Amino acid sequence: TMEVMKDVTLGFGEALQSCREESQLTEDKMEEFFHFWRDDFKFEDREVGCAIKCMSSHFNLLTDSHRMHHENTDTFIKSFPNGEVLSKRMVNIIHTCEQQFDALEDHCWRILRIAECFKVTCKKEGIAPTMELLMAEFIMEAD
Ligand code: M21
Repeated sequence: TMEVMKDVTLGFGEALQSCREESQLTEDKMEEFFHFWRDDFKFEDREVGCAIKCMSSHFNLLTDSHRMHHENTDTFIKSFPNGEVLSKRMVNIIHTCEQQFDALEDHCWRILRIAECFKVTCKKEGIAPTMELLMAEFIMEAD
């Protein structure tokens, strides 16, 4: 499952470059998307939430009200090897996190809080990928 989460993260992360401009996210705030899983990753900048919103839209994972599109998200996760072992669980975690922050009207801020909640929950449940796992594959992909 950690392995699947690694693949989903790297796949999702491919949208980062195309979303930098629209989200005003500079490289000093997020160099690469997989740094999301680092222990010292900060959920402080609204731009990070905007970038995740843009990346989600890039893969058609949001509804018109900027909430998770359950069916498309399930299909997206299942598009990765063994994705079916994680898709329901991930959709549930994100949905539970969404409900906690539903009152936040600003989409970027709300999505930033949801992303933080998602990360904390994945760590707690032991399905967060390790930095070692992410780095190793990221470096392999680069060459
Ligand atoms: C699996 C890799 C990355 C996931 C990262 C961010 C997850 C954050 C979920 C936010 C979803 C936004 C839903 C909007 O209501």
